[in-house]
Amino acid sequence: MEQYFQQEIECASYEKIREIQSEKLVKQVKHVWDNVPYYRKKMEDKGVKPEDIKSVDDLHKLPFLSKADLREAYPYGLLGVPKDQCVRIHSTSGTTGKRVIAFYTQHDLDLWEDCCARAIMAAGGTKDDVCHIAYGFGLFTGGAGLNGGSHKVGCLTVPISSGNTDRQIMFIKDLSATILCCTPSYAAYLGERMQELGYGPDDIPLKAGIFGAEAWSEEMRQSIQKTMGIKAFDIYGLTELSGPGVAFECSAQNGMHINEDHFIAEIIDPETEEVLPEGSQGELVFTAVDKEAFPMIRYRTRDICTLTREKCSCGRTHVRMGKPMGRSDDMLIIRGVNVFPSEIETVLLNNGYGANYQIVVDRVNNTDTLDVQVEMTPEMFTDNVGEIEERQKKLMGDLKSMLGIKAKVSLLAPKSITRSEGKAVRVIDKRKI
Ligand code: DLL
Repeated sequence: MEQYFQQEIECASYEKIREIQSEKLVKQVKHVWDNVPYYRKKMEDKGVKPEDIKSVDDLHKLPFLSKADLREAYPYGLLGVPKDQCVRIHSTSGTTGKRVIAFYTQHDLDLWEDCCARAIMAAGGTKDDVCHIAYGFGLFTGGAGLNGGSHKVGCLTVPISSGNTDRQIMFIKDLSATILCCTPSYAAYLGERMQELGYGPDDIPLKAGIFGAEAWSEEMRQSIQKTMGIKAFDIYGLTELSGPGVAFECSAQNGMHINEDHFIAEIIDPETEEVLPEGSQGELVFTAVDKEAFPMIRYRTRDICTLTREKCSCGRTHVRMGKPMGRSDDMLIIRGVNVFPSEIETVLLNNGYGANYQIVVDRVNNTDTLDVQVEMTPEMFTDNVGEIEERQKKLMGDLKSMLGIKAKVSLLAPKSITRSEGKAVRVIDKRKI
């Protein structure tokens, strides 16, 4: 039988949801006007006043917020409450000097955890489950969000964080974990290692997985489900809006329900910024109507997807988003970590290399690989193997500290990368997702 964490709201009628959204939106716009001078200025520039916003139908009148605004207002410029009312920060995994930092009041954390609890129950979780959380804990939102949600459901929670794969498997076996939360690529790797250790699906106690933070294909879902003998559910979210749980999959495994009582979703044309009708593919824009500390209004996610209001067999009425199909900017997500080509470029240039480089991303055995290929300058060029290895080691170390993940480095002879006459092709993404 379908389980809900907050059935009344998760299954509310469309009219009821609109009513709740309108009421909260009016309040939120006033809150932001009064407390966030940065956004108030944006409203003034657009000639919009709080009185102009009477319901969700007026949403389109409000200005957008983008990652560039977040960087400009870094770190405290978008705070909606005094700092002493904030109890936590989280931050995006991408580091460009100025990271995106999101703030939370206790109330914000509470509602975020509710969203994650909804996701866990939609995946079949109850208080009898043992929930193994292998998302990273720390500034990344994955671990903390699902941890809070798991507590709310009443699961026995295992906050193991990521890494140390054999230990993860030992805990899953010894504690008879039933729900696994991690990135889909890590789930695939865990599955592979379990196979190597001789465990078939029947030896693995897990029944469900809640996988997100990066794009993954339907094929990958099927493969993980088969290896571990589980049902694998998608979960979506972003730091700016709290973290995981903005949307989640239900038993139908056919699109993710957006928690519409907290987040109003729109799809826009990323070029014209025009709002598109239901079913159109475009950029996902969210308005967080409950967030106190970091109240995002019309935040452009850069994620490209579609929305549908078709009836869902699980009984939930909240709008569903399809899997994000790509991003309208250049950010790469490698092993769940956000990587900007510009960060790699910075490391290369800081080490005396030119801008002749290529970033080759692939997926080998279900794990993302990152190969940074860069030409040596004629001055550096040598056939002294020891010297080349030294250089490679130095670059790998610097890339690891900039990106937080390991990259392979290939040093090439000068002029070996094809020059481009138009825009340079920096990223070769061979992953088929
Ligand atoms: O990845 C939050 C999260 C943690 C979601 C754990 C799900 C599970 P950020 O690091 O800020 O936050 O990255 C947000 O990741 O804009 C998408 O491009 C991408 N993303 C997140 N979930 C999915 C998903 C977390 N299910 C960015 N499918 C977002 C595809 C996803 N892309």
